[in-house]
Amino acid sequence: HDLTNCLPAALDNGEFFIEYQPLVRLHDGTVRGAEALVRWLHPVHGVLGPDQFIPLAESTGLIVPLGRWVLQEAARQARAWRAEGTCEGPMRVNVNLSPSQLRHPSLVADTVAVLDSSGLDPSALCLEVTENALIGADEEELRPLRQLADLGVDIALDDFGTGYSNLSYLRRLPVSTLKLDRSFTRGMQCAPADPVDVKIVEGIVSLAHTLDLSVTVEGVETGTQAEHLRILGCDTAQGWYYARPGPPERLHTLSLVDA
Ligand code: G
Ligand code: G
Ligand code: MN
Ligand code: NA
Repeated sequence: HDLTNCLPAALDNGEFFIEYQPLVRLHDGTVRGAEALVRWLHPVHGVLGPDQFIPLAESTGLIVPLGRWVLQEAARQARAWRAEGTCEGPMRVNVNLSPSQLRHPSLVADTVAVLDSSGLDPSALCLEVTENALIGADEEELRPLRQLADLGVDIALDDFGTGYSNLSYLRRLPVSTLKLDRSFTRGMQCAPADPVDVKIVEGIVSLAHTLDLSVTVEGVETGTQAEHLRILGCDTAQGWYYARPGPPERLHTLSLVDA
């Protein structure tokens, strides 16, 4: 594959960049943080999204140095937002971890090094791991995440509700946030909302809050969805209704979003 061949040089050439999509607190519409989403400005093909190169990076092992770069850059950015007082509360940043980063022996050391060098408070960092990456993980495999959680890093379960996990396993995971997959948000489009989806979201929110987990909803595209999800008790929302992923400067103007 032509993209696979130029992937390693792309990192050295500085062809990757990060867009940020805000995370908004549903009850008052304030910006609480942003998810870092990596892009590749390819000299021939233009801007490529993660779906076009993350699987390649994963299968070639480049995901580890690339992921380290994303983490470093996102932490530096979050530290800068904090110094500038970009949003009302303490600004946080979410970074996605792929399965091979999760299994890599230097994950904890790399993360600690990034927090040290950026001066970012551990509680300002949220690492997103997919539900499927953790299914079947034993205590040994979960230890790195538990160590990071013990340091104060927030761990979020991404795409929650799409896997086939036993819900009781949630108690064993060192996670503090569930990111509800956007398939659930779709049922909130109409007024009244889809009654089955309402029941499912209600159940998940109730379970999450019982376990002291916060709930973030993805893919919020309309005010109707935001309102339904707020009433259902979801804590945080992300989606095109608030903002598409964009350059870091955009976060400055977003505190004015009227949710
Ligand atoms: O950016 P976009 O909205 O197209 O994101 C598509 C997918 O790519 C998401 O599932 C997201 O989790 C993943 N993704 C985005 N940035 C990163 C990254 O830095 N590392 C990893 N592992 N996945 C990412
Ligand atoms: O990590 P994760 O798979 O959740 O990455 C988020 C993905 O969802 C990115 O590809 C991002 O561009 C996309 N996305 C973000 N907001 C919306 C939205 O409101 N609607 C839809 N359809 N996709 C979204
Ligand atoms: Mn994510
Ligand atoms: Na997701």
